[in-house]
Amino acid sequence: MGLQTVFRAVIMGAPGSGKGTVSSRIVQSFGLKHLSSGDMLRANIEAKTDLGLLMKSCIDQGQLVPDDVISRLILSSLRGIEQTSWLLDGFPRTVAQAEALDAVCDVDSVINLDVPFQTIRERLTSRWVHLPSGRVYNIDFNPPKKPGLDDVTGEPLVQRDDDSPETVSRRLKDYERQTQPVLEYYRSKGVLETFSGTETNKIWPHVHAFLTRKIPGTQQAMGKA
Ligand code: G5P
Ligand code: MG
Repeated sequence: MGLQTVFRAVIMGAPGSGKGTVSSRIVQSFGLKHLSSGDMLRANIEAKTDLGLLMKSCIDQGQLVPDDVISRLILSSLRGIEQTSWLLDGFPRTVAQAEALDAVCDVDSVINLDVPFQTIRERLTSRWVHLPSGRVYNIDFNPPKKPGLDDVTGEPLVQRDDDSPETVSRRLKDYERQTQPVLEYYRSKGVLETFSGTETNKIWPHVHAFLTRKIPGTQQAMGKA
């Protein structure tokens, strides 16, 4: 039937392009396991692990952490979930990372969110996050039910240290220099699918339709419903 087939996807896009927002919709609709490199790093910082302490200043300044550190973290989380369909968010971000991932498995689809930088700059200054869960809010776009508090736990929301305008500019520059080549890498493998726009609500139906075609079993399941 093909229903057991595992589906492996990567979501890419500049900082603030909506990877986290679209990922949570994908998880809800398709049940993929979401692995966010940024959420994992921030969890390590919160828990003050050795890795977290070592990487904090790097992340706060909007610089990428070293390839070997992040590749080890992500590849070790993928170990043991070989039979699970997943969605990687924030990794790979350099060609070296893409090659490290390729060495352990093939990626079926890469969803690329293409959002203008000006739109991104406006969004990130009004982003609030719940660090323990990675839930993301925006004062204009998806405000929390109670100002400053997470909808699910009621715990306080914070702004990320790397969301200041200067740091956002730096992250966007690094993205152009280090991450855009990864798009070429996947394009040449024939797995890249780009979705362009300025609003997540307009991009999402296209991502949903694309995944419905791609994920084994989805169409059959919908056809029967
Ligand atoms: P992260 O955590 O991977 P970024 O910089 O790639 O961080 P980020 O900032 O998390 O990406 P996103 O997930 O693409 O952005 O976007 P989002 O959070 O869903 O949406 C951004 C905001 O816009 C939110 O407030 C959301 O509500 C709002 N929004 C969404 N859609 C709309 C819309 O249609 N309209 C409006 N008005 N608002 C909207 O990485 C962080 C750091 O970790 C390290 C690096 O230091 C990195 O800088 N790191 C790595 N380093 C090396 N290699 C790796 N692989 C690394 N991964 C992480
Ligand atoms: Mg994110």
